[in-house]
Amino acid sequence: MSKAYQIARERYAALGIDTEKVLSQLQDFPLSMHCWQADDVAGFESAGDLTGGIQATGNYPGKARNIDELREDILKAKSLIPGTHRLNLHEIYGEFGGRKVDRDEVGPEHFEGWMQWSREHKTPLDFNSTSFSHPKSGNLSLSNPDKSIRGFWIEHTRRCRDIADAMGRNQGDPCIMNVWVHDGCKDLSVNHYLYRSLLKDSLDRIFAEKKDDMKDCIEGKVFGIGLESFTVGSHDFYTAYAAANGKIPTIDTGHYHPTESPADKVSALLQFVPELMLHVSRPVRWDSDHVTLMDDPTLELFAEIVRAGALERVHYGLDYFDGAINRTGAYVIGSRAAQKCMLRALLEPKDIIGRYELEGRTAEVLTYLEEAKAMPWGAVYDEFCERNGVPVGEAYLKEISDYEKKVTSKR
Ligand code: RNT
Ligand code: ZN
Repeated sequence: MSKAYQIARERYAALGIDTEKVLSQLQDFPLSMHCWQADDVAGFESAGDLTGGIQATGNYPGKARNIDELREDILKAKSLIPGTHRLNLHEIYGEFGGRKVDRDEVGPEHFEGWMQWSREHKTPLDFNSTSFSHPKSGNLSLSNPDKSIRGFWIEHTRRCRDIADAMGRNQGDPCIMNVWVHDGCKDLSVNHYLYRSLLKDSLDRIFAEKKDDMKDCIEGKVFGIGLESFTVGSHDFYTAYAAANGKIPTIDTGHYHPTESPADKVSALLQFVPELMLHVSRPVRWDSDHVTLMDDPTLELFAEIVRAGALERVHYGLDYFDGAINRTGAYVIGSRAAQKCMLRALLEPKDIIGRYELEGRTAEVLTYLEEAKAMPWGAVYDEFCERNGVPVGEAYLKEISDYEKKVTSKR
């Protein structure tokens, strides 16, 4: 135990916080690492462009080109991130063995290898249907008035639930499956009610079959590139759908108006929905998906979860994809930043602050919140790294650059 940690432990104990308990909570705080940071959301299905209102910018060398490289990168990143984590896959990351498997033909058999990998590396899997980057994507998928196109995407998403369910069984822990569709309009449009009724009907059909080993999440957003004027799956739409149907809303921190607070949604939504899924990202002016950092919005988001006593009701996915920087580095920086935000939330003297607040003593509230910022939480995070046998502080950089020299730069 380092001297710095011992001092930190005493300082927190004086505020009634047991850092040993916090360290064990942090140990049980799995991040669902998004496989798509490794290859800028390309996947292994085809060499087609990324479409569907999202974009990965940058051309940093060394992205993963196949399943082996992707797994290698994920394991490297995992070795530099303390704690135990999950892996979040998109359907386009299946093992298709060089064959053309269309999205309405996919099944659990294409993820057998992943499930085996999951067991070997004790890394539970989460899953996502993929409605972008496909000739049938267009502007509308699950809300498309064309019966055959809508049917195609319903079939795809149903099959994805079968895959997620198989993953959940395989790992003895529910697989969290996210549905995000880009559906929207580039320009002025008047058929909004129609599109939303079609999306609702599609979801009803997709979710009709009860599954025991997976959970459904639904993710809305403000707009997509090329679909700026209207989004079928808006937040109001999915919030209402989730509340009415007991589904899990996904809060992607990049999917709100710039001054809207994702953190403020936690205590509101959790009154009506069973759980939440997060897509932690860093929007710079828009849904730019920059690498997560320990910034104010992320600190506030995790603090709100802890304050709500909702640690176990939230699934912690990451969702950024920056093609402009070392991608292994992006995983490590973003994951460790998310952990630091959670750690600081767990170390907040919320009982003391909460009591003062109820007594109307605002100066005390502000004092404790303000002083918490300068408490020695960094020593607690370093101790967490030590105990998990991963590099402390910026020491991980050397491993990332060695890996770049030996592995990714040769791709
Ligand atoms: C897009 C959504 C969605 C995707 C991933 C790849 O705006 O955030 O979650 O980023 O599914
Ligand atoms: Zn997202």
